[in-house]
Amino acid sequence: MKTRVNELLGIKYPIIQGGMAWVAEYHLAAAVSNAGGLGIIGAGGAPAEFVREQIRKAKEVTNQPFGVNIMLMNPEADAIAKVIVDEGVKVVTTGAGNPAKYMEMWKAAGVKVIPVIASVAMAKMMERGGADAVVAEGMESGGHIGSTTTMALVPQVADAVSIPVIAAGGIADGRGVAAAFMLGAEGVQMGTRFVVAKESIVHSNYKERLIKARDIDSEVTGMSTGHPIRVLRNQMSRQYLKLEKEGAGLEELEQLTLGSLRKAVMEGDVVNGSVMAGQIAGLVKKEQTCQEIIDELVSETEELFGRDMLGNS
Ligand code: TUI
Repeated sequence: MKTRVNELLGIKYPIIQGGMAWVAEYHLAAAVSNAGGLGIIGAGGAPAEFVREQIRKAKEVTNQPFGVNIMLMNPEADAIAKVIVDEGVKVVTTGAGNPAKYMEMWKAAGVKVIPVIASVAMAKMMERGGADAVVAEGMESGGHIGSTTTMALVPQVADAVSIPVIAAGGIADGRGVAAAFMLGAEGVQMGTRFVVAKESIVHSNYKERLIKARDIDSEVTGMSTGHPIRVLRNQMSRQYLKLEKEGAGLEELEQLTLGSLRKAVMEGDVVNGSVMAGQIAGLVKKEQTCQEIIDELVSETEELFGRDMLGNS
């Protein structure tokens, strides 16, 4: 499993943990980095100083490279962009917007920049702007999504850019990793599988709900507002969809979602909270350490490739 992504990021395996709001704090990020992947601290909606503390804490528990994800709708995005430079973070990923205005500052500081994109046009724009790689995220992902599937998006992005493409959305085992490579990706980013990692601090109710999820338990709210969010169906998603149907304002709906992610992750309110997870949740069956998850992914993927490449299937 050696690709340009390993080299770019200085990591053993081209497996990246998604920078999930509230979920991806320093314990999880450091555990993934220590296991040979790239852990990412998700800034989500947090203030810049909170992100700075998270970075400092991560450095105390890992000497491996790790990254920070900036959710660009965060009102403190400008300040977080600077914190990343100040604290000497090696890799930044961005989500839910266009990071063009920070690119020059990050490149000058030697930060590797990997925007998460959901379209070919955005991938090309990011490459022109100096991105080192892109994460092509399909609509199977949890949380804020685009409208194209991983299966369709990844090969189109891989053909359109020459920087490495990292696939995300719907990947949770070695079959998914191998499939992503077949589509032209040189790495994968996974969120859902890491939500239930032993090192993940999410409430046990959230983990249990995810482990219990079936293939058909996934739902997208906010389709009509231009901010589609994938969650596991519950009272909250039903209420949201009802309000949406009745024509509630964007602000009212956004507030409902943002506040309720925290409620689910921190307080374990999986009834009224927003349980963000990808469509692959049904495949995620147990809590494991990050090391176990990564070792299993690597051995499954290598077995698939070995068998396929030798023609022994
Ligand atoms: O960002 C994500 N996933 C997220 S962010 C998030 S936190 C949140 N919580 C409540 C409400 C809103 C957000 C939860 N999940 N994934 C990366 C991603 N980025 N997916 C899609 C995009 C994207 C969309 C539009 C990237 C660029 C883009 O460009 C639009 C433009 O032209 O600015």
